[in-house]
Amino acid sequence: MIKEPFSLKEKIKAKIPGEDTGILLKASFCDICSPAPSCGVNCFVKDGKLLKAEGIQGHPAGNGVLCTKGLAQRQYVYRKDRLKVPLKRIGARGEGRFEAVSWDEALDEIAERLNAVKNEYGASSAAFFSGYNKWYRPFLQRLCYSFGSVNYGSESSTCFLATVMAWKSMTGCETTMPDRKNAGTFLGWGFNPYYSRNMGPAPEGGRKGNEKVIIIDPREMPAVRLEADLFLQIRPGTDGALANALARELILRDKIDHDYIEKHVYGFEEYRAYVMDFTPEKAEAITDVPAEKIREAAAVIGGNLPLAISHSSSTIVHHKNGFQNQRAIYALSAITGSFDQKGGNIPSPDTYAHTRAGFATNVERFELENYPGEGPQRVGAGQYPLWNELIPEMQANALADQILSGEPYPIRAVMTHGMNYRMFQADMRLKKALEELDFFAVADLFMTDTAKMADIILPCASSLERSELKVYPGPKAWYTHPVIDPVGDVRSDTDIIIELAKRLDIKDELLRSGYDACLKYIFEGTGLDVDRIRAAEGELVPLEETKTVRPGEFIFKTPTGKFELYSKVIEKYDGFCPLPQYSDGSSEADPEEYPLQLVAGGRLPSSMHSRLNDVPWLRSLRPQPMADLHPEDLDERGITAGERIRIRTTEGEITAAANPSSAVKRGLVFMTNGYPEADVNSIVPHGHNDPYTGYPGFRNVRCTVEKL
Ligand SMILES: Nc1nc2c(c(=O)[nH]1)N[C@H]1C(S)=C(S)[C@@H](COP(=O)(O)OP(=O)(O)OC[C@H]3O[C@@H](n4cnc5c(=O)[nH]c(N)nc54)[C@H](O)[C@@H]3O)O[C@H]1N2
Ligand SMILES: Nc1nc2c(c(=O)[nH]1)N[C@H]1C(S)=C(S)[C@@H](COP(=O)(O)OP(=O)(O)OC[C@H]3O[C@@H](n4cnc5c(=O)[nH]c(N)nc54)[C@H](O)[C@@H]3O)O[C@H]1N2
Ligand SMILES: [Mo]
Repeated sequence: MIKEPFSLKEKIKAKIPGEDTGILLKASFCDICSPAPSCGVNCFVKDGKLLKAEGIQGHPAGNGVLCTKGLAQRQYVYRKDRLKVPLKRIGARGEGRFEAVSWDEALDEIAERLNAVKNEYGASSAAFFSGYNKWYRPFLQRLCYSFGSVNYGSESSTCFLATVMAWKSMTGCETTMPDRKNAGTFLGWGFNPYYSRNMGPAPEGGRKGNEKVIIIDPREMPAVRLEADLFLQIRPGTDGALANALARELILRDKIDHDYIEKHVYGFEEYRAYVMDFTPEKAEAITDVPAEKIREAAAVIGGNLPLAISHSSSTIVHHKNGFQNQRAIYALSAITGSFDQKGGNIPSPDTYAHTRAGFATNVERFELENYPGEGPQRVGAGQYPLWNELIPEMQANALADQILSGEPYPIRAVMTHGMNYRMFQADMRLKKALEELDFFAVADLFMTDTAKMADIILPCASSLERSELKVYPGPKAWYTHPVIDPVGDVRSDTDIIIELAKRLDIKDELLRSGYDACLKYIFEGTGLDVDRIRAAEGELVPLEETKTVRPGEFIFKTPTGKFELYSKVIEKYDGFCPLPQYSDGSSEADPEEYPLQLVAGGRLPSSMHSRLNDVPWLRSLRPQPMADLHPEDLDERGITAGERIRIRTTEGEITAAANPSSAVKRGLVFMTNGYPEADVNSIVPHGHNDPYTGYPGFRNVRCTVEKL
């Protein structure tokens, strides 16, 4: 029975906004999986405190639906270890003893210590690093270069930048969007948007038109059941062999686009000769995908063009052979004439802060124009020269080694926004390196294990406590304002960077003149008027005058001005193959002793690297670290569901609970990264990296599993 009217107490309990309840509804966005999608969030706020979060209907991101993570917004923002004031270390490094200091003291100290390193060793001996968050990155990168250091780097040293390298080496573009709606075939290659891009009804998932859907994944994930016409269950890290075999079939069936190849493709004959070796039977032996399924897939693609290929930002490239595998996949876009065509993969520029809203800005100029041209090379340049040529960042996978060895020159200070030393491979190498520094400063929302290593800690504002200009496809722009009272004396990352610019020994009037001035510089000439967007008071503004990219307009930025199946850029390097060559990417270990393949890093809907482990609602969905294996692999070892197991590699061992999952292909061990108590990265061997990109081979490590 419904009783009316409700009492005020009942209405407050039900969190009903209104004058009587004092509950306000304010619009902001969720930054938990920054930078994209940045779903719109309706915040229910009383007395400056967030009561709950819901999606915003009609918002370009999420359209009224939030995922598990976004719905836990309140617990994220009020996580019990939120940093509330600037802190200065008083104990030994890593001991975790700090005293509160004022913002002026903290910022002055950082500036003084960074300037001291610059004077003694040179500016590049101070490195600037950003963890997974991307919204403030153009500012941090600019600060680093204006300071005179070449060593700006980020978590993207293991994330999407290797896919950027693959596209750049072939076309000169950074990335593309698959035009699913107009595609004949959609290849969901390592495709799990229901977990990893899960804003309600995963916008990248679900049929968009009448396209045929082929999913290529080692696990039978929701996309297979919900979307697939054909599912190819592949052994992780063998994708290049499959792509080359598909290419061979398409060529033999004459399902390639001769006109397009003639006009836009370079190196087709060499490529053709190379892929002819990849018979379906040979590919079956490498990939475990049955030869007849490879033929069937080729028939589906050939009969249903154009071809749109999905993007995982990291799955394919988290392998020792990942770069070449990724390129082998992209090659299919060229030979079918689908690249930059309706229904294919459309090049998409970075609009701003790694968000793609369909138009280009001056963001790259803003980031790079003060790059110190002369002097030392970036960290990782010697070891990973192709990365160094294609990506204007240090390769942060080499940072720990350079700090520890001092070669080719010392790195003595690191300033970081949101670093998690566990994101890299091999037994806490970065942690050990951080211990050696003269100075280490961390800006973060939480008192993390990495923050505990710092000399100065700066408390950052969450997206609900600060302002930010955001861009969305449409295109639309949004300037948000704080919607809750800050948890303490916290500041936004960009304000911190701008304050540091004022205190450091640098000449950068633009950066010193503030957030809005920098935004105006970045968006100048695009039709986005920063003042107008800010004045819109939290409303999204359509950018009618902004010119967006269209299929067919892309100009290849390669040495030959074409899609290079044979890369003139790669050709210059000894030992690198200009064609999408397939090689084995397993880690070095005796396959008899280590018969299983560890795939370190598959995403969970309820977790996001390290940041959600301590959010109670989310943690409750998977309370303990678990490794997913096929039930028969567990049976063979006498292990039942939930039992403790030891996962061992040549690098070390961790323990976790066994989670039987028939979705997982036999022979594999899937385990999410980010748990301090079961840090799977600690057993990914040092040196098991892709020579082209520097990426760790996270997803192909030989291992063994035993019952504890
Ligand atoms: N919930 C949640 N979402 C996230 C994140 C998170 O931590 N949690 N992280 C974000 C980040 S930083 C990133 S980079 C993206 C990554 O996003 P995704 O790449 O989508 O995430 P994954 O789950 O790692 O991989 C996607 C699929 O690839 C399959 N796969 C694994 N290895 C291989 C392989 O070698 N070949 C093929 N063909 N398939 C393979 C997996 O089984 C999985 O189904 O996710 C983002 N979204
Ligand atoms: N084995 C294995 N390892 C992997 C991967 C894998 O698939 N397998 N994936 C790799 C990939 S693709 C990625 S992207 C990385 C993940 O990259 P990580 O950088 O490890 O990601 P997080 O731990 O989520 O975030 C880092 C820190 O940022 C802080 N933070 C959150 N919001 C803000 C903010 O607004 N400002 C500031 N200053 N700090 C903030 C968080 O509290 C956290 O301490 O891990 C990589 N490592
Ligand atoms: Mo990532």
